[in-house]
Amino acid sequence: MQRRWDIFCTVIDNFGDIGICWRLARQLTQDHHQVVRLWVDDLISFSCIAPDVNPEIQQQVVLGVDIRHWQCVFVEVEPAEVVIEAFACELPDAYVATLLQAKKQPVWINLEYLSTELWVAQYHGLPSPHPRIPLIKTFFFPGFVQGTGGLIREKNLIAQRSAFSATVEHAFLQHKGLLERKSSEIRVSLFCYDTAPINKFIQILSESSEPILLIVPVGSVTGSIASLLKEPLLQTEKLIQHGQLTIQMIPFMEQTDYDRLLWSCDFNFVRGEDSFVRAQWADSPFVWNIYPQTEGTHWKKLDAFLNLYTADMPEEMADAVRKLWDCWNGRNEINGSVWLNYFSFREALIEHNKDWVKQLLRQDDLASSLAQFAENRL
Ligand code: TRH
Repeated sequence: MQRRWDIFCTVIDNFGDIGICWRLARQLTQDHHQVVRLWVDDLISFSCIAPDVNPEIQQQVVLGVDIRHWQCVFVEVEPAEVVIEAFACELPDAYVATLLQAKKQPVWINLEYLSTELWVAQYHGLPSPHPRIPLIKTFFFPGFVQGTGGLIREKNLIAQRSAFSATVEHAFLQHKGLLERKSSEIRVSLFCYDTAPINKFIQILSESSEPILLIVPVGSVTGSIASLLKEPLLQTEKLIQHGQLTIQMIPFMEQTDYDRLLWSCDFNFVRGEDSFVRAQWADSPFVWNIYPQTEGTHWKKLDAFLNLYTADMPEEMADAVRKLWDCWNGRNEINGSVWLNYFSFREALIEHNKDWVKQLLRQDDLASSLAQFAENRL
């Protein structure tokens, strides 16, 4: 049934929070024909991943989603039937007051961050009565296993990915001004935090036996690369040659183009939450730079994911993945043999990733789980 949804998103830093909310809003609109209003407090960050969003406009419809600038003073609106507060952002008091007056209690969902830790499935779907008012929120956990809310996966994603033939890829690369694929060249996309050992990794790639193209959307690591290569200013049109390595700096891409970039690369270095999941749909080997948290909480998340992802791998391959991921996240120092060892499993990793995707496809996707959950409650 067609329902009205309000999704609330605050951008704390980076692009992950809005990245996920935007995908979810689009998918609920396009795949599930829901009516979605997306409240975002930072339209400038939003417009980086969705250039059709005009940060100057307080209310606009993009791809069928009603986008609202969430400002400090919240003007009263009629609440939706399903309300998502993403990543524990707090709903405005004025909005909560309208929820209290609604004829039918809305479905209020607290959408949590992604994790593979074992407790997630136990907490997924648990009700949490509001401490002061007679309303109930439900904790909704995305996840990789049965019993969680699943992952964002648009209905046509796998079909589009499969239809990304050499000809389509060629057109995409041309359209985006990306270098054409050369035979024997290895293409690597790089999106990571500036804590990753980028300098050392660039050195390692420059000494590779195959030519390597490193594609870097501009962002937090641009400065480190510029100073390493003694380039005063890294312009996006400029190619930098360093031994066997060519670096192509590109403008930050529109979100669906970024998916295509992942599909077109042989290795994807990704980070945070959303790009990490999108790389998994791409089949190519991926390396995760996890978002660092205080008190090292992120190590538990990293290990929990690695345990699950490497469970069916031969021991040596699992070891190669663990070693590179540990180095990339600063648990050990990276060196050429860690990379080369990982690289030697390239073909096997692609096969493994195909099976991994098949396993993930057995789960409902996040938007479908949310839609089903809401419908059962309304
Ligand atoms: O930007 P991130 O580091 O976001 C992080 C995480 O989500 C983390 O869990 C959260 O706590 C923290 O922010 C506050 O990484 P992530 O999650 O991969 O989000 C990046 C988004 O940007 C994703 O939707 C993909 C998109 N993107 C583009 O649209 N174009 C690009 O060129 C690139 C590189 C990314």
